[in-house]
Amino acid sequence: MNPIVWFLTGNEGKLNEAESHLSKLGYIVKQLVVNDDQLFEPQASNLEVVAMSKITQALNHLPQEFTERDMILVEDAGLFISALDGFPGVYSSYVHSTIGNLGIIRLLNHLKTADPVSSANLRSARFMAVAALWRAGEVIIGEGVCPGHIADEPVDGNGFGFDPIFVPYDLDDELTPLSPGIYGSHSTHGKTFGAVDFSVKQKFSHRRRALENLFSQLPSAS
Ligand code: ITT
Repeated sequence: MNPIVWFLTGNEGKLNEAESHLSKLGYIVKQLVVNDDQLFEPQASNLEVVAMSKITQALNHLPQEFTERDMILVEDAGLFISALDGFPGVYSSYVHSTIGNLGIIRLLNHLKTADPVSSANLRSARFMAVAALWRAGEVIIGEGVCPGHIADEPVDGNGFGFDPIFVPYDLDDELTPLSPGIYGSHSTHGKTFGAVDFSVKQKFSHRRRALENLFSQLPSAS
């Protein structure tokens, strides 16, 4: 039987994205469900510290079916906006559930300058993800980044979280992100993650990149 990866997350969107990527590599992904009141997210200055804390907590909540071949996956992500010095970053969850996507857009609108070039730069942002995998007592880390900018207004339909306000920069043939304003062979044509199909987001996704980076450090599953 293929190895099972238990993903500690309460976020269905994250679970679906990890499942889509890892099933192609031959892993079975199952959600490790733990009640919210039994988990805490430390107020840390970087995503890796949060991810390592999630691993420690997951080890205290292993399911009965857990076998010694199984692995534990956690992942912490955030939206880092350049003009706000990386805010909301590690506070993304809290900011999303309080001021939300419209609140972010309003904040950026207050910073607007008369110069259209600087105005565009003010909207530059990146999603970052740190994934950590516990396997036979060892922890492996993978990181992924997706650069882009914040849209003028939310456009959703698909995805979750900040997807309705995030437009990724284009990618070249090797799926490497290009600089702002450069056209590449992969593009959302100015659409937000919320306005494109799941499979399109996967090409650009920080999460897919973090998992790719992490699992490239392991022998293949099948
Ligand atoms: P966990 O249970 O896995 O911790 P979470 O929703 O709290 O789920 P994170 O702490 O990793 O997830 O994410 C922080 C915030 O950033 C949260 O509000 C997410 O909705 C948002 N976010 C993370 N990845 C995203 C993505 O790919 N697209 C849109 N928003 C994202």
